[in-house]
Amino acid sequence: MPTRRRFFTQAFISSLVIGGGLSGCSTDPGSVGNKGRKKADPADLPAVIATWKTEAAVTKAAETLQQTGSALDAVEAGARVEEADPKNMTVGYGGLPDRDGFVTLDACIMDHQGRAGSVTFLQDIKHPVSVARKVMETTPHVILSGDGALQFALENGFERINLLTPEAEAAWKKWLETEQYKPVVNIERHDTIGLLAIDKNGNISGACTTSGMAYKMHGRVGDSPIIGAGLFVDNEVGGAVGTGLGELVLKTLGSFLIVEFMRQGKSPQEACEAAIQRIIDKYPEVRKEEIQVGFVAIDKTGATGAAAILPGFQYTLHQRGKLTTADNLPGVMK
Ligand code: SD4
Repeated sequence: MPTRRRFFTQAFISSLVIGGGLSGCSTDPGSVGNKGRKKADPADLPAVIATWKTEAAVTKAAETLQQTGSALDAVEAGARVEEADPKNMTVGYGGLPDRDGFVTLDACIMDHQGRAGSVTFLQDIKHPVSVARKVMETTPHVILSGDGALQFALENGFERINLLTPEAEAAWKKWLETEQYKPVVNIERHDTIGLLAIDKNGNISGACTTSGMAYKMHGRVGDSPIIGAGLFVDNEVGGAVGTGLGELVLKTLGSFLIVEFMRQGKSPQEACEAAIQRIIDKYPEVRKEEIQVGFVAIDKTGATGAAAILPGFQYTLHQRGKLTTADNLPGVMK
């Protein structure tokens, strides 16, 4: 039960968001905030786009969007599909552990009202995205971390489970033989999932969930749960999500940057490419090492874009009633 004090704080913050005349609350798909952009074609809405070949998740999100009309419900439902799938070794249950053998999860969620919630370094909970949503909806905070996030999850009825599957444990033990830390590019083409959904009225939500880089240092937190880095939504403009080496996304605030590029008039495609180019320009070492970062974005009209440093990035899109996966994108780095 929320304490009285907690309730007041939450109510105060909610009133700031809802009553504060946030221009991002527009529900008219024609009222696009970005300069000179096309008017929305109603047929492009609703839509769901996600990183990688994540058809089951995107299908679930699209179905949820159809059933509930809520982009927020849609991105949460889609993220939960990957979190529950032990075959996806970069997300949730079955995720590869850190170097000490602990599966630690990062996730966040953001909605069309500009609300955001996040959990970092969370252990033993299968659906961090749902805990992040609870943080967003029931606390005055944005991020809960580690033991505090776990305590909050348990208090809110989330079940404690062992996330380390025999397959992930075996892979970790094999890694221990050499202990070489090298982020893998385009890992199995089925990786951290970031989803963006836009409802039929043009309201956008996003979610991102991951177990982070395999064999990371214990306590490491990546970009995925950080609002502005792994995910950003501004309902006036659009949304973006990232995947890949989180340190580079954190240092360039990639998702925020993409949304700001779209606000300045770039298309989602141009904005994603510009954010990738920013990484390449600022961190030229990516030219020598096989480091991957990818982004997908959607704008207020339902137009989408995607770009990555290296070839091989993929995204999955549900739009106009059709599910498509864009395979083997070319990569921005020449
Ligand atoms: C991280 N960005 O923790 C995540 C990992 C990832 O595809 O996206 N892998 O750095």
